[in-house]
Amino acid sequence: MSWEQAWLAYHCVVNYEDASYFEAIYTLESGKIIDNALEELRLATNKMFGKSIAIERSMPQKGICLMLIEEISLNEAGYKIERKNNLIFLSANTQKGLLYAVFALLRLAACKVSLSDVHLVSVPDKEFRMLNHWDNMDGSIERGYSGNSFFFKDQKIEVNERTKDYARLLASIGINATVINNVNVRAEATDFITEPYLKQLRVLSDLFESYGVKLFLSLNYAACIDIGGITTADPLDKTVISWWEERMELVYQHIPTLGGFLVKADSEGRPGPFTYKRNQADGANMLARAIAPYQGIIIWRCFVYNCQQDWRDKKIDRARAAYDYFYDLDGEFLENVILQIKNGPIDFQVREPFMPLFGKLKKTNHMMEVQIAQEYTGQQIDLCYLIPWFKELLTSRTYCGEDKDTIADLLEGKCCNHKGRGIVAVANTGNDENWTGHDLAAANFYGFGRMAWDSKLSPEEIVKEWISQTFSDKREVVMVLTKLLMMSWPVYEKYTAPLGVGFMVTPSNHYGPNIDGYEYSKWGTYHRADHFGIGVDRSLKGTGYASLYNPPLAMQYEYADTCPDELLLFFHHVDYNHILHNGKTVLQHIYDTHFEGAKKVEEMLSMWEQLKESISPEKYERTLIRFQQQRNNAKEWCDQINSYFYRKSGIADQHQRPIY
Ligand code: BDP
Repeated sequence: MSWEQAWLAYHCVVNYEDASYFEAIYTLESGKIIDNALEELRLATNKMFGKSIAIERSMPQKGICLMLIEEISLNEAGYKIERKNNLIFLSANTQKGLLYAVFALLRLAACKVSLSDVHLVSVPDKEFRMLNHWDNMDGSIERGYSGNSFFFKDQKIEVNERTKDYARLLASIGINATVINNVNVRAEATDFITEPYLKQLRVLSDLFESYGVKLFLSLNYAACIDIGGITTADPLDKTVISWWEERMELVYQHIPTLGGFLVKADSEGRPGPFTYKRNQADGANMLARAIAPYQGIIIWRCFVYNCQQDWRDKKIDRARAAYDYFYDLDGEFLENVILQIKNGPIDFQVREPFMPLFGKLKKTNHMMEVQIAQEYTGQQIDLCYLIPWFKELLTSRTYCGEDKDTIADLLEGKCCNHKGRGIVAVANTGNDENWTGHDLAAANFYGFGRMAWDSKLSPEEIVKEWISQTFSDKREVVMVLTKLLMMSWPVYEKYTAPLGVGFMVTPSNHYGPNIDGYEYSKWGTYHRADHFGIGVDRSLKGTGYASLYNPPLAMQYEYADTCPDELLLFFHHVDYNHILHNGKTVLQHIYDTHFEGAKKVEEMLSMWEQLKESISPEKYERTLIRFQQQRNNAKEWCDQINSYFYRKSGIADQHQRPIY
């Protein structure tokens, strides 16, 4: 199977005066990471400028120099790019830093940025910049929308050219850790911690290391029962403890470079410490102790809730679950545990308030988990560039009581006792030739990495860079695609579930509308629409969830009058005639946004059609088909949502548009 090179295509760059620096490379360093950096420079120079670049052992007249230096502020991954006379100097404290510098230089060249005044100092602002793949050993991908896995096929681990290209893509945007298997660990992947698999995983881990990427694995909490033959997984049981100690020793004998494990426990049928009346810290710490001698890390997910509970009781609220289970345990987790917290309290909806644990946990390491696999945001059929949404999350203030109090500050370790450790995305890749199914969905992959490296970048500058590298730097292409991508998230929000209420999707598959699909099931994701109104009361009169935030957010969310429109139905049950801050009634807003959203998708389709001559026919056609599907999907959402609310409420559209 062949595949494309995404943003590492290194298209031919013409009329770039600084191409002349790409004549010679000088470095005294050697090693696997440097070899990869040099190979990348060679490949890119050849493809972009049609020439070969020589590796010199003495300083050339003109060229690129890679040097290790000692400069504390650059940390272990930062770099500098500067011009001195006829030489471009790339310098860093580590080889990994130099590799990042090479990719950055190539990005500048692909975007034709002048190197004459270049003085770029770049240090990642987050420690962990991580992907989570939900790939299964049979090659399927849970919530995968881009074909099958390229890590696994027929119960085997694959390490080949594609895996290498994957590692190159990660390194090029600074992603430094990845989990390759599904958090829902099935039987076959439970076996990863047995000898035959460990040997293969070592090869993969070594490849990743040579691109500065740490391998992590998802772990089955009950492996001691499933493969160890013990009858319990009680974290305080001595046999369990010693089984894990021995197992970790075996694992690290084989893969000394392994980063550690990710665990989904007590969630959606996964085993965990609750079975033994132990808490989440007991479970995480038991594993953390066993892995500590090898500097391993246990990443423990906070997506813990009871999916069998009758959440229809209006006092019970799934949104509270993670907070209720973890807040009281702040400070109880060992230093080598990192809690991984979904960005919102429910599940990757197009909009949710941020999870209130952010800004509240002060004594526990944690990271934020977002999803670039577009499970609830169009499944890589509909276009939804999520980076503006992530930017909004990152710039949200947590009011943790310190000067620096945004989520970005937190994840960068600038507040809350430096306990924020980074950001993670559930990945959107598969073995489709373009990696992400929808060609434009790769902007989420690229954008996540860039924003994980530097929260200050703007979604628009990221997208422009990505377009120039992936498609072309032609003005029209950059303009139209930037506009398309930048409008896509707000448009998606308009034609789907309104005002933050979420989850009006088809059950289990999660694509397309089904307004009551989850309304009477036990998953805890309700909108509570009736003849008079809609929304979930999470004020103190309801579930009390709003009060979990730091003030003044708690007060702001507590009352419908002060709650921001876009989250109104997440926090409040209101009448259809409730007037929003924008002056419209809730119902009229629903009608208007849905008509508008569906119309905007028509516009998006014609914008894509404008690019016909500028995009390769294959890419053009396969993307066109997706825009056509998106048009149908948006129309379906608009029809169903508007009809549903018209029939429930009996209130007509002020503009008398066709609603049946
Ligand atoms: C939900 C997905 C489910 C995942 C779960 C998780 O529907 O497939 O297993 O999240 O994050 O969004 O564990």
